[in-house]
Amino acid sequence: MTNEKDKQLEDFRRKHDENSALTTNQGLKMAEDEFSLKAGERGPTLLEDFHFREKMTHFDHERIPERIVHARGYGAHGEFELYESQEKYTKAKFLNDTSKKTPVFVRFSTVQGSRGANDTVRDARGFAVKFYTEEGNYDLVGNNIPVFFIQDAIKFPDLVHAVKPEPHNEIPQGGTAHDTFWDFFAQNPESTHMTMWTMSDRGLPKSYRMMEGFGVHTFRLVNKEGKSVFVKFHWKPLLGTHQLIWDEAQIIAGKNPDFNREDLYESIEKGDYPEWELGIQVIEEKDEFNFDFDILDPTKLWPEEEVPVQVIGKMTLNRNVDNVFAETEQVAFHPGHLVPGIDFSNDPLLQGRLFSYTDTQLSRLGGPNFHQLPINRPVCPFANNQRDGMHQTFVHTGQTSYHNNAINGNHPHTTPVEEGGFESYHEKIDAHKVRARSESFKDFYSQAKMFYNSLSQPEKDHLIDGFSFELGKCKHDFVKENAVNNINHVDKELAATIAKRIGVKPPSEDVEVKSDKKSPALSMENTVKKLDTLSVAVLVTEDSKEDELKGLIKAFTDNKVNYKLVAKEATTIGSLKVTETFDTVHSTFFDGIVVVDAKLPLLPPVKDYIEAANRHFKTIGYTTQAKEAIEATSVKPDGVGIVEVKDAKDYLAELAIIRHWDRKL
Ligand code: HDE
Repeated sequence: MTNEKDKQLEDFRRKHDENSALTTNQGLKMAEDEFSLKAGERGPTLLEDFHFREKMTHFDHERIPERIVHARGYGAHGEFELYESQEKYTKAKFLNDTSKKTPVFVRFSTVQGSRGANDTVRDARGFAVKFYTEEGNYDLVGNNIPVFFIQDAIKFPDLVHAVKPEPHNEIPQGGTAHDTFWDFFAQNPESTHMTMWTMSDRGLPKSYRMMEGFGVHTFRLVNKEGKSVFVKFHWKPLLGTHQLIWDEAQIIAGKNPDFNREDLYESIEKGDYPEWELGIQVIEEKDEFNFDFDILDPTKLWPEEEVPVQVIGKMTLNRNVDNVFAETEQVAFHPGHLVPGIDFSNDPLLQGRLFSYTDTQLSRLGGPNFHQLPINRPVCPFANNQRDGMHQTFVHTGQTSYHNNAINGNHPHTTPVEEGGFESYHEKIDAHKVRARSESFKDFYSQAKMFYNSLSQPEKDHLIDGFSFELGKCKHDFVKENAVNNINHVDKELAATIAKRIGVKPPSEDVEVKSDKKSPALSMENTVKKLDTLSVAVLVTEDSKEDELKGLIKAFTDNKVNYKLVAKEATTIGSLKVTETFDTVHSTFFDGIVVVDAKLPLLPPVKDYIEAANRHFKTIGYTTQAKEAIEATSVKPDGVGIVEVKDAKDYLAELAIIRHWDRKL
């Protein structure tokens, strides 16, 4: 429906924006915008002041309802390029033609908190991608965790009511450290596997750029011959998957609540474009029942060691939005936005999502025409007989708005499958109508155990910290006990450790899943580690040596390491400008620190800087003259990952390890 008139209207609006005269919404140039119309300089405002009324009315209606879940999000534009044609699996054109770049828009989000919540809360993260393909918009609306809390969509309102701030006091904001969530967890054991993930480091991504994405559900790919395979989608960040430590996340929440969004925005502004490879796991229809889990169950993942991830393309985010409301807030994702060659499986969670997403936009975006908003419009032509409605911005012309018609040559017409028309996969269904859980969905603990078995010792310790913090905050002992009893099915020792930390009796039942199955791909310890875009705080005073600093800075920039000079006061060192102070940034924002000056006054914030970097297992460097400054803290100058910087190379080699878990504190 993008017709000539529509274009003219857009041109007109663009010109209008460029015209700097301030007008009313009717185009009237105003001579005054500072003062309302009053009866005398000290008198009452007059009702006839149409300009005041229009301005205020518009302002009064500036807000739209936030998303029920995933309210706090941040987005960016980019493109997707395909490495190799996937014709054998799918006829989707954007997965067939390697010469084309497909524009994308991505929105990352937290789930529980409201729009104004913190970035670094413990939570799953949304990872929603809209591909603007020549065959229509395809949305891959996923998370950074490969499994979900529940198996059937009908339980989603219950889950979300339990997760969200409690209705009687609206506490807590941003996380799940409260009774109703843990009551839900204990009463709905299918949620165990995903909860293990959210309590682990996966619930605290260091950066959206360093976060995996998963389509979660099993989908279908369908090729030109109509043959279908089952598929799971993965996004693998080229910088690897990295986490915050819980203590760090909590400090950052206070010192920079916009930590993740700022990181994404600034990386793109700088030209450090975030990249992810798209991977697919494929299971042939004939193998549907050859696994020890049901492939339709969204609480189960497909271990990569059993079903390898085939990397098929790359997504690069290279443009920030012009306006967050118009783009990031108004974007409307929907797992039902498909292109020919991709289809659904019967995963009962996915099936329910297919209803919910359009429905929720009706109240969020105010009516059925939200697809006309610039961020939601397909880049290919689109036309049908849907008409009118709230916020209709197209001027549909002509006499007909029905199918079939002869008056308008049956325009718009359907397209045969051979010419790119969509048809649903011809799956044979022969069943009774039932409200029931499939027997094959009833194993709630084996994969939770596999996840636990796959973690490194530091990751296991962090998981215990996560559980202990959240359960420890519950008010009811029976809620804590029930939750620990549920964990006991996964691992007896884990349950006993948590029980001790939160002061409830350890479970006595012997119900633990007996399995030592592991999937190494699940441990973030085995992720990519590289220097690119890591960041270092260089602690200086105005007496620091410019040449020495310049040498260090060159080594950092040559290796794509970001740095900030940090001092007590914003100052200059020769030609170098110190942009940050101990008031504005903290060591939790960086991957490492270097102390270059002996004279660095060991005031409490400076000492805390160094000691926090130490307890967060970060690389600490010190110049020979600054050794004393280190010795005046609790940091051991010869500790693991603590280096005397004689040559910047030594420091960078340690920095590339990212966290020195072997450090003795
Ligand atoms: Fe969503 N989900 N969801 N979800 N979801 C929404 O849609 C829903 C689920 C996910 O950045 C809502 O536009 C149901 C799984 C993301 O705009 C809503 C069920 C996964 C986003 C909704 C699920 C997701 C949403 C709220 C259970 C990972 C943010 C506002 C059947 C695969 C997208 C909106 C963005 C948003 C419903 C489960 C991911 C209410 C009913 C599983 C990333 O429609």
